[in-house]
This record gives sequence, C-alpha cells and structure tokens, in this order.
Amino acid sequence: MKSISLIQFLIEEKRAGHINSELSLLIEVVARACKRISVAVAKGALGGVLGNAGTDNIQGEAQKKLDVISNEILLEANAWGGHLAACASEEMDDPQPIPDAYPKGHHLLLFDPLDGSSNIDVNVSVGTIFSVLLCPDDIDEVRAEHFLQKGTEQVAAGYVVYGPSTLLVLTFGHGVHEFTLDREHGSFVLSRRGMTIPAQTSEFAVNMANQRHWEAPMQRYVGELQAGSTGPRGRDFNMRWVASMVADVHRIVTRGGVFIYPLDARIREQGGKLRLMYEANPMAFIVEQAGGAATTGRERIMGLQPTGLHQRVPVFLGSKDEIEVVTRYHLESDDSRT
Ligand code: FBP
Repeated sequence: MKSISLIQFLIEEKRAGHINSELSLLIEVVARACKRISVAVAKGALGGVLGNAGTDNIQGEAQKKLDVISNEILLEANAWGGHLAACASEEMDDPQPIPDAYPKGHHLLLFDPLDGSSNIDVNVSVGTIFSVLLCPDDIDEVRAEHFLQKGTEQVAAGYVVYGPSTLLVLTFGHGVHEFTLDREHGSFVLSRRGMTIPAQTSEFAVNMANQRHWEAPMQRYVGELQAGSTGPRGRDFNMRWVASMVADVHRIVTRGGVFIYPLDARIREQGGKLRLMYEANPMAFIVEQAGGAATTGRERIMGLQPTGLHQRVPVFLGSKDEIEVVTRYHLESDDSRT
C-alpha cells in the first residue's frame, strides 16, 4: 500500500467534503501533541515522569505526573491554533477558554489526556481519548453547558494508544481509520483504512474482581460466558482485561470482542466508573462507525442527553450481536421487576 500520511489523508477528507479546514487543523494539532506525549511516556523513569503528582483531580483521583504533563501538552498545543472555542479535560474541573491573545475557532475539544492511569508506572499501554463538538453560535463566553451535547453531535472522535507502537485511531463519521507513528520521520502514516468490528465474538473484557457487586442481568450474562460450551451459549468464550480502556477498545476495533464497565453496587451513586463526555461518547462513535454497538446496558450511549461535564455512565461496547444480548438481558430484568 502506498504510504499515506495523516496530513494527506486529511486533505482527502476535506476534498470529500467530510471535514472543513478548521477541523483538519484541529486534528493535526492534537496528533502533534500526542507525538509529544508519546515521547514523554516512552522516557518513563529516565524522564522522571513516573509516579504521583501529589494532587487530585475533580473526581478525587490521585493525579499521576503524566496525567498532568499530558494535560498541559494538549492545552498548550491547542491554545494558539485558532480552531477552538474552548476545551475540557478529565484533569480540569471547568472548561479552559482560549486565551484572549489568540483567535477563537468554532470547535469544542474534550479529552482524557492519559487513559489507563493505573498502568502508567508498570509499562503497560496507556492512551489519550478525544471528542470534538461544534461550539453553539453567538455565545460570548463558553461554559460547561455548551459542551453538554449528545454523542450524536460529535464531528470527530479518536484515541491514541501509547504501546509497542503509537497508534492514532480516528473517525469523522465516515468510517474508522488507523495511523501508526513512524518514529524515524515523526509522522503518522495510514496503516488501516475502514476498520470493521465483526458482529460475532468469543472474547470479553471486564474487571471480574467486581463480580459480586454486579446487577443480576450482568451476573447472568457473564455467568453464561463462563459456562461456555457447557452452558446456554453452547460455545466457549475467552477473557482479556488490560485495565486501559484505549488498549481494550483498540483490541476490539482490530479483531472484535466486548468491553464492559457496568454499574455495580460500589459505584451506583456516581452512575458508573467511566466518563460520558471524554471516554464513553468518543469510543461509542468509533465503535458504531466500525459496525459495532455501544449502550449503557439499557440505552444507546450516543443518544444520552449529558447532564454534567464529568458525568459517569455504565459502558457496554463492541461486537453488535453480544451487545444486543447483554442489553436485552438488562431490559428483560427491568421488565420482570415492573
Ligand atoms: P483513567 O485512567 O483515565 O481514570 O480511566 C479509567 C480506567 O483506567 C480505564 O482506562 C480502564 O478501563 C478502567 O479505568 C480500569 O478500571 P479498573 O481499575 O477497575 O480495572
């Protein structure tokens, strides 16, 4: 395959009318920032970037040094480009306006600067997840409420995996495409065009340690997967859990599977573990664009009306047939209780 750089691909997408110049520039800037994060992650202990930063984020989670460094790299890179009205991050309580010194654009950017924090210090793949929305017209000051748009309003979404190789996976609503960072030339090169998720799968990803806290339909679903060929599903299933959403989802976008972070008794009050605006929605957009499905166990994730910038939701995503089964089990269980 003739090598196509990310820049070339963005020009093609512009010519096809899928994106405009401002969105193209935005993606270029985010990709460049992620190249810098990739260098910082790869340095590890030699760069003094491992361990805790000694501060907590709005969710009361201890911030890792790389959480803070990645957040700053993305903020700095996106401040002066003129393609953004504001951005919001897992690591910041409130949206970050574009400094008055710089021109403002028409897009809103949300990101989880470093996903998979529990894996940073043990050299397991981590990543960056981002979502792009349009900023409502005629507003003087961008506030959190302007970001609270349904996932179906996203104009772009992507993630970067910092693993053995650094990969950028992207959608503008016209399929899902993967780019690999060519470290020698310092540029992202198209490595897979039009990725698709098989409807059927025998692979599931969930943190089994939380099983005793799960709802009944979730117990039923995973119990049947574990029973395999001796149970009602009549075939065997295998399990994987990296505990970095980007790595687990990338495996699914590459070869199929289901990823589940359900509601459980420990996290019922907060509504789930993963965040809707910069984890669930961008991953749901990518998975749906690759032919998969993404629900809360009950509703389509991208159809949810957000109520808060750091809102959490249950996440069930991946191969369509399995998401259909586990969602049906939850709805049947709800019906049986009414
Ligand atoms: P952050 O690291 O960005 O907070 O993301 C949450 C996350 O690490 C996901 O990447 C991952 O899927 C999940 O939490 C792992 O949860 P657990 O520690 O329960 O296995």
